[in-house]
Amino acid sequence: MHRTRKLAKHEGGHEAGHCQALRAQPHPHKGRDPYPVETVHNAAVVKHGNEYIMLFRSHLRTGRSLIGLARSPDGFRFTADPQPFLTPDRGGPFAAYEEFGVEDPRVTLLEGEYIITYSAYSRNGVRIALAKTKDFSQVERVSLITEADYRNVVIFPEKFGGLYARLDRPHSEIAPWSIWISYSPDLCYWGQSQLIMRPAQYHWDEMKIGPGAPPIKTEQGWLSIYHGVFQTMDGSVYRLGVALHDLRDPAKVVGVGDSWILQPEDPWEITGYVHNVVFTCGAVSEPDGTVKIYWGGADTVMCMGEANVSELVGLCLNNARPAK
Ligand code: BMA
Repeated sequence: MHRTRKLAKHEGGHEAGHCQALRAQPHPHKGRDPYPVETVHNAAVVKHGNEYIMLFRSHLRTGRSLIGLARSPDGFRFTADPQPFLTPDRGGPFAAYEEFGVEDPRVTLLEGEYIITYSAYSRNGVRIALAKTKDFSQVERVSLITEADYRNVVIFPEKFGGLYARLDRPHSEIAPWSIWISYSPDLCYWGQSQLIMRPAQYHWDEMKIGPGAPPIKTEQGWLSIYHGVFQTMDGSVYRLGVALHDLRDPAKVVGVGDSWILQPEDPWEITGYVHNVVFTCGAVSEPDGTVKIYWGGADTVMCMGEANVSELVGLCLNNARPAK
């Protein structure tokens, strides 16, 4: 039997690290399934007009992924559209690189358009593709913007010295998987790449790190919510942490919070498609100084929690570990 997961259901808040978590309790969808999927996870969320728009990843029974869209009036209760938003290209120029699925979207509002980056999986490895939309009714693929193997590309919502900027995470067999920055004049061609943040040895993020939500502008700098992975005898544990980048020069990491802000604690984060995972692709900063952080629990369900932006910035400034 196919099941669709409800996107979010309020189960009451509780303190979880530095997030006041309004966590999602997964429930089988009792109504008509929009389309059959195994998971609803690793979603980007943005505010568009009066709605919160969520682009979420779903595993199919084949283990391959597509991207769906859900809408919410309050950022908490979401309803999925009847059709997926982005499915692997068939027969077009992206087809050779998306045959195994499209994953983990991130969205940035840039010059009036929503820029979407997502992982494109194929027998050729994992690359990042860039697409755009004005209003989420249609989506246009623009370009593949990395070679294999990259994941976790987030684009800044502003230009720096006339160039677009992104954080990304190339894979390497030689070095620990770290966060890099790259620049582009046109969003298609990227360069001036440099490594700006490494995993810290014998630390909660020592195995690998990767950008999570697109950076949020604050008075003290760009707040980046990233994921860090620690390997144990029982497998990897994915947690979330925070880093602050210089406002004018985002290659300068001003501080990295020493401790995680969120770790797998609830049953739907500890057990699921992949155990012990909280993984973010999006956060929405609100006018009242809070931020809604969205994360996938155990690669299976979507959860949301709220934090104070100033508190997260404080962790980067007052309780920091070296960036490299
Ligand atoms: C990463 C990606 C994420 C996933 C995480 C935990 O490598 O595949 O999409 O959430 O692993 O399984």
